[in-house]
Amino acid sequence: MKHRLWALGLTCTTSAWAVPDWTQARIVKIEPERARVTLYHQPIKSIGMAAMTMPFKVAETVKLAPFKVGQKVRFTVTEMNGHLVVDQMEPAK
Ligand SMILES: [Cu+2]
Repeated sequence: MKHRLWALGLTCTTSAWAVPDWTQARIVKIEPERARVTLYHQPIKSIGMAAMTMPFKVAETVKLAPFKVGQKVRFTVTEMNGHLVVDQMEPAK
């Protein structure tokens, strides 16, 4: 299904169809009660950020319960009200 969406994106020039910019990271800290996760992340190309450890807000759609500190993940960020918010996160190999 994902591949089908990507194929459609190639025929459309609006940024809404841009391929998500997945970034690799390792979980440093999880704070479900604050909807916050601290990640040691690789460079994030879409926003020109170097590799670092930093806390992120997570979107309501991201459930933190299955994740563990030390786990390798990949994630995407979006800007909401001037804050960077993790809007997708999933386990990485
Ligand atoms: Cu950062």
